[in-house]
Amino acid sequence: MTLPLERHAYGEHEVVMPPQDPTRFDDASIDLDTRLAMFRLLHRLRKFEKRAYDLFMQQLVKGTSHLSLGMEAIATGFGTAMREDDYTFATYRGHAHTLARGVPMEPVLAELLGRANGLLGGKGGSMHLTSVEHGVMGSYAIIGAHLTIANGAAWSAQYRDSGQVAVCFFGDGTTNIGAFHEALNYAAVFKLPVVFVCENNLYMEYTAIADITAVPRPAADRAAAYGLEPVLVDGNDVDACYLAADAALSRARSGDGPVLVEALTYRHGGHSRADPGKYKPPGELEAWLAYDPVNVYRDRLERLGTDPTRLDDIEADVVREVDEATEAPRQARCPTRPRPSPTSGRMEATHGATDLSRSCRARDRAGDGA
Ligand SMILES: Cc1ncc(C[n+]2csc(CCOP(=O)(O)OP(=O)(O)O)c2C)c(N)n1
Ligand SMILES: [Mg+2]
Repeated sequence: MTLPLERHAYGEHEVVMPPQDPTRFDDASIDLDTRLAMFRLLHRLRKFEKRAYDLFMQQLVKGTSHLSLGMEAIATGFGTAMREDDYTFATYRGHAHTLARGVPMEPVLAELLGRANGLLGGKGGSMHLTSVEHGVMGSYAIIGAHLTIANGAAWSAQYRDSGQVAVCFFGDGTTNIGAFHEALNYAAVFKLPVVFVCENNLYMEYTAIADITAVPRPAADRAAAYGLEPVLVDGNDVDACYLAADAALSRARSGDGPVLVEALTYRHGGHSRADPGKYKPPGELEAWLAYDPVNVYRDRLERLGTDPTRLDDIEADVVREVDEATEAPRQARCPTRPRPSPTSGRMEATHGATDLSRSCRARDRAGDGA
């Protein structure tokens, strides 16, 4: 399944966009229940990220954070197609991929706020979201490192003959780092059940990927070097992502080896919360906003005859869910600081620990969101 490129000139840059044909997947054989579930998930991811942004602005989020506003169709399609016991490996831009595996919003929001009821007890933060019970095997801040770790999980699944697949998400910039090439080669040689998903959002930090990459499709154009088919999908179309995920997962699960998928998309915001994205050429954001995954999907469902009030009800439900999920984290205390136990000498969080709640609240008041 490949997608032809369309090139658009924006100032000094040339930008690659999916061809604007939102009706392309109208006839895909995806049942309505699955599509409505994906519509809900898409909105959950979008509204969660917006809430995270609002909490940044209130200086309640500890540490930095990287949003995937505009990129949610990929996590929606892959998260829906994955089997419950499959593995996810994410980058620091991993809120959506974590939620898409069924991790509830509240502990994720609490983690962003650095609270004791967070997914990692408030000590990991936005960049390290992990939930082994949901198959989320970590969010990694070292570019490319997790591709080789995903190979390890896939190798374990192959050894145990468990039928599990490791799905590893990473960015376009990651394709220019050594670990990407090592991991692809290794997975291909050993036919590992791993799906590598490059979320090509056109930028690595503040640099346009096209300016520093030898080929126009950073992942797909390298697939042949590892004996793989190039797979380029429209990362703003939920159905395209779901179908690509389904095909890739089936191949990997059946023992035919890895798949490398490149999903073309765009991040609406800057690289991290500190980045206003001023390097983006004029008109580029507007062009992509006109092809926003949330609107593309709602329009499709309406074209296919879904009652708009049914879609409105789902959106209203999601708003309630996000509001409820924000309440407890706001009120929660910060983690305790571990101290050496007087008897064992080991660091213990509960015995003789210092409650950091007061300093945590003081930081909130002082607006120290780091
Ligand atoms: C090994 C390593 N080198 C450099 C960095 C600094 N760094 C952080 S994010 C980033 C850009 C990554 O871009 P991309 O892979 O496209 O992911 P995106 O942020 O667009 O999701 C870089 C170079 C890092 N985290 N790790
Ligand atoms: Mg990128």
